[in-house]
Amino acid sequence: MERYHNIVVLTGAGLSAESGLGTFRGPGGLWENFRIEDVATPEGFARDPVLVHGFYNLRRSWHKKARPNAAHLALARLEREHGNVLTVTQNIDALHEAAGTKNLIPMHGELERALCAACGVSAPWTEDLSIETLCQACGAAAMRPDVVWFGEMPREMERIDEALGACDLFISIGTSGTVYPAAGFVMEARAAGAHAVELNLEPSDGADLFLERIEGPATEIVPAYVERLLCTRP
Ligand code: BV8
Ligand code: ZN
Repeated sequence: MERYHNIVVLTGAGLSAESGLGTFRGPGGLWENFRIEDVATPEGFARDPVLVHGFYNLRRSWHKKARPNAAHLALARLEREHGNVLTVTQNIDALHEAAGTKNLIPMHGELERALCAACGVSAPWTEDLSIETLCQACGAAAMRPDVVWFGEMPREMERIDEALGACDLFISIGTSGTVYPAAGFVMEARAAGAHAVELNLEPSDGADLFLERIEGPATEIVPAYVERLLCTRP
């Protein structure tokens, strides 16, 4: 196996599926029971904040019971032992941090943080949010989940683009490749000459853009792939 020097990992809901957190698409996916327009857009929140708070309070309650799985732990090991890995996650759960990953960008925000729409202050938040919740910084009743909704700008895009332009290995794990700009990262990495591999339960929408594909459940294929990468570390 090649020896890689700069690795970027992109993860999606499939990485946390075996920790018991639902994915969005596919059998039983979240979007089967909720419409994206109603619960994951600023317009939906403006229209019915009670419904949206209910959707994220429900996910926060599921999240309390979730623990990192072998795939999260393998990625933390890769970062620790390889030394030059950036993990970009589309997930809003805190399972990468709980597994020990440090060099991490939660590009779609974090379920366990709340943002004040009035003053912009973000605070750690693990309880229910409601339209009555007051901001601890400015006192306004304008709290929302600190997540990136459709139509909103993902976090730290400059840092992500810079890392993609400098990587020689891009690993995409557990994502359907349907949401942009994350779904386009593989092309940015390949334009920089990187090898691109997809680890997923089944081929994603962007599968043809990858030079290598490994199929299976993340808790099996991710530890095995990390082992292969590390046993040829430079
Ligand atoms: C933006 C947070 C612009 C909230 C989420 C073209 C270019 C640019 C934008 C667009 C475009 N076309 C359309 C857009 C707009 C939109 C978009 O992409 N829409 C899609 C639907 C077409 N994009 C946006 O709005 C983004 N913002 O573009 O801003 C801009 C520019 C300037 C100024 C302002 C704005 C923002 C998108 C972020 C939305 N927020 N989440 C929340 O979580 O509630 S998106 C949400 O779905 C997730 O965060 C995740 O990112 C996304 C995709 O989900 P996946 O992670 O891929 O999960 P999914 O269920 O789909 O797939 C799971 C996969 O795992 C499957 O493949 C399955 O096979 C696999 N799997 C399952 N089990 C396992 C497994 N694999 C391994 N092991 C297993 N056990
Ligand atoms: Zn405030």
